[in-house]
Amino acid sequence: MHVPGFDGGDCCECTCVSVYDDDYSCSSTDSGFACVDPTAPCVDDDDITIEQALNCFPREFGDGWCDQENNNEICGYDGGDCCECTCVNAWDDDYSCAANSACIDPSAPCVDDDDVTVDMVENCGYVGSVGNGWCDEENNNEGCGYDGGDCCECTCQPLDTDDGTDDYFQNGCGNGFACIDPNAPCVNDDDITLDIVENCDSVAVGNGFCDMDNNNEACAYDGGDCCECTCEDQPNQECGRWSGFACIDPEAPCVDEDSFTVDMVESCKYPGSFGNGWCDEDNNIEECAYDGGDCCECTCEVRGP
Ligand SMILES: [Ca+2]
Ligand SMILES: [Ca+2]
Ligand SMILES: [Ca+2]
Ligand SMILES: [Ca+2]
Repeated sequence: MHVPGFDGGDCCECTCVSVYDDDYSCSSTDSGFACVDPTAPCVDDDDITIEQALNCFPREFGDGWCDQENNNEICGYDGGDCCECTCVNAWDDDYSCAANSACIDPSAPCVDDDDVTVDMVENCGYVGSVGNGWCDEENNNEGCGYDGGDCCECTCQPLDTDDGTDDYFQNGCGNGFACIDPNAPCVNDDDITLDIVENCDSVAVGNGFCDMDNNNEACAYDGGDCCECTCEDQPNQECGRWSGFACIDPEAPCVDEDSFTVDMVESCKYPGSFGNGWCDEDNNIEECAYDGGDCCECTCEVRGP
């Protein structure tokens, strides 16, 4: 239901009416309102302006988390959340302000303490992931410094895990690369092009896992990942493991070695699981060649690693 006029009062503490008995719906925190209704008695009780209400996410101001979409002058640099020296923890555990500072507020005393620039905040999908040892596709552009080198094998630096960083990142630099930084010494070492970066899940191209969204000509048939004879094992991924194969690249020497066809891309719900030795019920239809035989004991073959 559309409520005309300042969300029916929901955005001002003095006019919001709780839907439930426990007052939970009208947020109890100061940051939970964005009161810009000039007729509300408390319109001046918070510092939210109409411009901010239109351009920002005011409820996230000063909540202890750096919200990139608020990290600009109009939005008051997210109420200080993005600078280590101005962020105020929302909780007692210091966790919130420790995450991902991107200090670009020129008036903050620590504005020069990190390497994050205004350009980066504007051009990076997620500035907190720059230089973290994982190639983040949304950061892989010139304005974002090509993700701080994360997307080229020769420039990627694994995170230092001795400082207590989560073990999840132990295998940094292993999730795939998409090297398009013209200044990287290895820019021509993989087959990733700008077109692929723009049109495909480029980090997953050539990562040893058959990604069906990339299994087309424009995406170089996922860098060979979907054909057994062209896939190359990667440090964290054995070819075919979990993904199976779905070889439709006409240039692949083994394109005719499985019975998977281009038509089946449409018909098979899980094309990568065709003929992988596991019966996938959703593939068990005529148009998908009954999952490549996986669903009958006499035709199923144990395959892959
Ligand atoms: Ca925030
Ligand atoms: Ca990264
Ligand atoms: Ca892949
Ligand atoms: Ca199967």
